[in-house]
Amino acid sequence: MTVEAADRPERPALVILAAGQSTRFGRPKQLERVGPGGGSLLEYAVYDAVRAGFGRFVLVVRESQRDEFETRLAPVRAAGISLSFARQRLADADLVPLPPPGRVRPWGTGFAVLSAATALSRRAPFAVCNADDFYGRIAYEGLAHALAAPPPGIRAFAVTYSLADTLSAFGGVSRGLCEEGPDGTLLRMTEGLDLRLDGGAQRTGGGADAAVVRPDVVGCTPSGAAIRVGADSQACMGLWGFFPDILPLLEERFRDFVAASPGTEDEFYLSETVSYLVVAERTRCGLVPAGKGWKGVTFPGDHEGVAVWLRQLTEAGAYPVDLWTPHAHAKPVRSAQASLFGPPQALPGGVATAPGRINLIGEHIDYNGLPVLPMALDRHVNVDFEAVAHSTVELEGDSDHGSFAFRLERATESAPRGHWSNYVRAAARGLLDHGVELKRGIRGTVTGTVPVAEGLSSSSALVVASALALLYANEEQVEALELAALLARAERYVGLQGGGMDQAASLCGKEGHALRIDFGPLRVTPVPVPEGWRWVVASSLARAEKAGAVRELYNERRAQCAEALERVGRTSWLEVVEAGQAEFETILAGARRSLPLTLSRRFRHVATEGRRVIEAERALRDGEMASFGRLMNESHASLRDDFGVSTQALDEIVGVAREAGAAGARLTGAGFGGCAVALCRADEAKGVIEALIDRFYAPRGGVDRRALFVADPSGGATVTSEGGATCSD
Ligand code: NG1
Repeated sequence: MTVEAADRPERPALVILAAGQSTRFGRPKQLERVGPGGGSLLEYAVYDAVRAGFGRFVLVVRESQRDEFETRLAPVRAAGISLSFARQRLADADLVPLPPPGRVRPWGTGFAVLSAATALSRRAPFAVCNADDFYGRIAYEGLAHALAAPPPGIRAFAVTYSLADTLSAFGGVSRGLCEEGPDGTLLRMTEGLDLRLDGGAQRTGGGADAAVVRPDVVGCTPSGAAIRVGADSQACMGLWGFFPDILPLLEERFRDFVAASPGTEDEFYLSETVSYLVVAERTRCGLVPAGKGWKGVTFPGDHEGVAVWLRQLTEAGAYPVDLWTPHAHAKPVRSAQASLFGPPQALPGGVATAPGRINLIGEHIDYNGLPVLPMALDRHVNVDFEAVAHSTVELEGDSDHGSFAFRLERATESAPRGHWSNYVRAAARGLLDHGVELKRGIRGTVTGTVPVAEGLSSSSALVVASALALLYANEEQVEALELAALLARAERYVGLQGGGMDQAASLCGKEGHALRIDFGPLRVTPVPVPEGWRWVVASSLARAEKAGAVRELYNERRAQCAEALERVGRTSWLEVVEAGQAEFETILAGARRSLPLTLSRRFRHVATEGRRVIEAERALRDGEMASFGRLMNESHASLRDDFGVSTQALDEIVGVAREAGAAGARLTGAGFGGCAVALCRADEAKGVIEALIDRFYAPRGGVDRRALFVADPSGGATVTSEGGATCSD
């Protein structure tokens, strides 16, 4: 058998704290058989950690229980996994030669880690977890990832969960309550004891529409001070990552703790110690959010819930029934999702692929119900997934994005603003709100080539790909236009009151074609792009983050458009745009007279842009690309002068492209940064690109293929099943 988890110092170790007294549980709970095959939670920790790349395991136990652990865990060792034991004693020759009189209680988690120190490599990082908690695969993967590439100065990591998801219905619990600093690292952690929901307040409802009341959580600190925090606070459940240089600091703190003559019940908590070191600026601790996958057994009554959860995960193929049979640990490090978990599964899986888009013309008018003319890009977001039989969505992104997990029935809960999981949650929520039954979740990875926050709709591509993966996993179907419309509504849950162009373009893209998209009802009409013309996409090198300030600017413009229309006494932009020339001019003149300056400019942009789209479609169909280019130029000027969404860099790119021979150029997407698009004859594209490199990018340090490229009008989103069949939705 070839388990790679043999002793390799460079791999992180996992220290499992199993010496607790289990006072509330009534019997030694660390070896409690919880999984369907009789596995204890600590065995699940080893199983998950091996797959995340951990190479050695050190179990901290009480002397009296060592034999019991040795016997029970023999199959783990027999599977070739490096497992050693460290004993936690009350007296330690070096640290505390004689326990103070009356001391029976173990010294606490900080001391337990010191007990394992001699078994740890001085070179490799290590993690620490509690034996009686189930942290979930994502937690170990996130931690291994963080330990492999820590940001500068970070010497510790705390894995965090939402506090509400860690409480017990059977009594008060202890949790490390995390406060996050502005840089995203730990500001301080408070050990909260006897934490429970504030009496009376309850969760209400159920399913997708559940109204969830999030009451406070109350408890106390070890010194007896009252605690009241929001149920959404981040809690550390005792899963940590460290570099070995934390050990001398821990030791120093422990000596201080003993020297201060602690009471017989006082404990040297790891959480308090790390918090002290962080506050004293002696170390910095990163936070690794791990979704909602934590489960623990604090009280006997918790047992059943964890057992059910493990049974579901096992049925879904996440774990074999018997963790240590040979097929169960064939691959210690993450590999293709499908092959990780033993025998092939009957549940569907595949790759959902959704393109980004560039908008050729028709900006900030989709949400006004006016037609637009984008095309799908040859750059995609891919969700490589397998269905799971329970309702959890577990996805892993690249190193910048990290992993997350959520339960489908709770898709309505958002992650913090700006977190990428919100787009996947939006897709799930949109489908659930539409009445689609999503009994199965998905597990997988997300990759992509659509530049993020560049006005190329990476967000909608993620929404669309996630929705297709969920539909496919549940063997459900929604017709493409209906799906595009519901996903446009769903994406607004994230906070940007956007239109419906992007989801429709991503779903209905057609190779070689631009797409005229009409709203109310949604219709998509492909329009062929004439041979011999190219679309050059150029980034302004400034991200237009829709989760940041851009969101307010965008929503403000949407509101201004609605106000302007109402104030000129109209109910539909379409009616304005479709008016005959003379009437149109009368409407514009009336708006100029009656509206305040800003509103009259917004009005003029929407009205004229709407007409430009109609003309541009005609020009495209007739192959009159010079006219198309002129309309693009006018569109840019209008977005710059009347709509106020251009930037100096975008203006500069547009200017350089035109001077270098482009037939037309304009910003694309919402603006405020992001990209511009230039229309060029095929033989002039090279010259335009070179001019942009020389005059715009070179002075700013150069450019790569993500920021400057020729885009081909491409096909729409698809799901490719594992077997290779493609089902276009
Ligand atoms: P970008 O900039 O690609 O995020 C946004 C909106 C579109 C449209 C354009 C401006 C979303 C998802 N996208 O696109 O609907 O209004 O701005 O034309 O809201």
